[in-house]
Amino acid sequence: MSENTTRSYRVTGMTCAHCANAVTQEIGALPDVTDVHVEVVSGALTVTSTRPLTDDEVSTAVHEAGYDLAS
Ligand SMILES: [Cu+2]
Repeated sequence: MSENTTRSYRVTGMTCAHCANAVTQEIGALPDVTDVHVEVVSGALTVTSTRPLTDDEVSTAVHEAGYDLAS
């Protein structure tokens, strides 16, 4: 039985539920991601996956949604 990994990030530039949906879809499309939670106001992005994701995977997906990860 594999253990899930949960990590939190911060996304800049999101302003509404549409933004959150875009990020949720892109991150959710990454292999082995099982859960995504996005809060527009704080920019909090919480990702659960069955393996550790690389920072590159996460930042690329956030970019594809049209936003940036806070450094
Ligand atoms: Cu929006």
